[in-house]
Amino acid sequence: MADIRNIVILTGAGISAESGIDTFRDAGGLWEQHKVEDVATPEAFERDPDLVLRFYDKRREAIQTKQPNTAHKALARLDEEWARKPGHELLIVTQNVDDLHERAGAGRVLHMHGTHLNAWCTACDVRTPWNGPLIERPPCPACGTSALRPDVVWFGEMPYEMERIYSALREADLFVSIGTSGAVYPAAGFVQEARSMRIRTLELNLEASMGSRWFHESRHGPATEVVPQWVEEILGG
Ligand code: BJW
Repeated sequence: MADIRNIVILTGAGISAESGIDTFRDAGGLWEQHKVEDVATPEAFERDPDLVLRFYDKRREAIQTKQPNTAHKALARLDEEWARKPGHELLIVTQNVDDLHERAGAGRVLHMHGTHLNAWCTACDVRTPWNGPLIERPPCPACGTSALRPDVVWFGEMPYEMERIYSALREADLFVSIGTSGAVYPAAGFVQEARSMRIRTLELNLEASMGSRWFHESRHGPATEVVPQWVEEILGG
């Protein structure tokens, strides 16, 4: 591992599963209680805003009671130690809308699917930190209009910061994917982008994901075990 300088880490719902946050596609996962098309599309929001706002209010409230686990903490440690090495770069790209990476202490985190802890005003386009419910249609603090929605990326919408992500990938020596099923694009395609640029790729997941065959190496197990082990290894090397 001594030749690794620039790392891009993609995380998904699996890294927060052991903190008690449901994944999307595992048994008992979120889409079982609510069909994805009922809640995670702009069309669903237009059709039944109360259902969508209630769904997100419930999750926003739950997330704030959860704590980072040893996998989040291991990545925060890696982020901190990597920052001390001259000429070394690291970026954590998370698909998760929780803030457990930040609460574990990670600094360089990018939320490509948005965050539960922002509200986005569709009238004035301002995003405001938000930890309460939206169901009662509170006014936007910036413009006063009752047009707030969760600041998350739904199917058919453009994920955030794609330029920054692809730019970090182009400079990377190692791409690591943690706790994601590889079912949702464009994140599911990062491994193929990385391979096409001859970047080393590693998957850490509970089980083989839909994209496993693309990775140079896959290690299977709970994130709270395989992530700290890998971090020890890379910092030790
Ligand atoms: C553990 C564990 C433990 C469990 N330890 N591991 C046809 C082909 C290709 C693409 C498309 C297509 N039709 C439409 C599309 C595009 C569409 C898409 O991908 N659809 C698919 C269904 C096919 N994508 C989009 O629309 C995206 N936008 C887009 O493409 O714009 C155009 C564009 C063009 C060019 C460049 C860039 C863009 C937007 C996608 C938005 C996704 N939004 C959601 C909801 C966010 C808000 C919310 O939270 O409600 O994001 S959907 C949901 O899925 C959420 C997640 O971030 C995302 C990924 O899920 P994740 O994290 O992988 O979770 P799971 O549950 O699937 O997997 C968990 C994994 O963890 C499993 O593997 C477990 O085994 C593992 N695990 N316990 C370790 N303890």
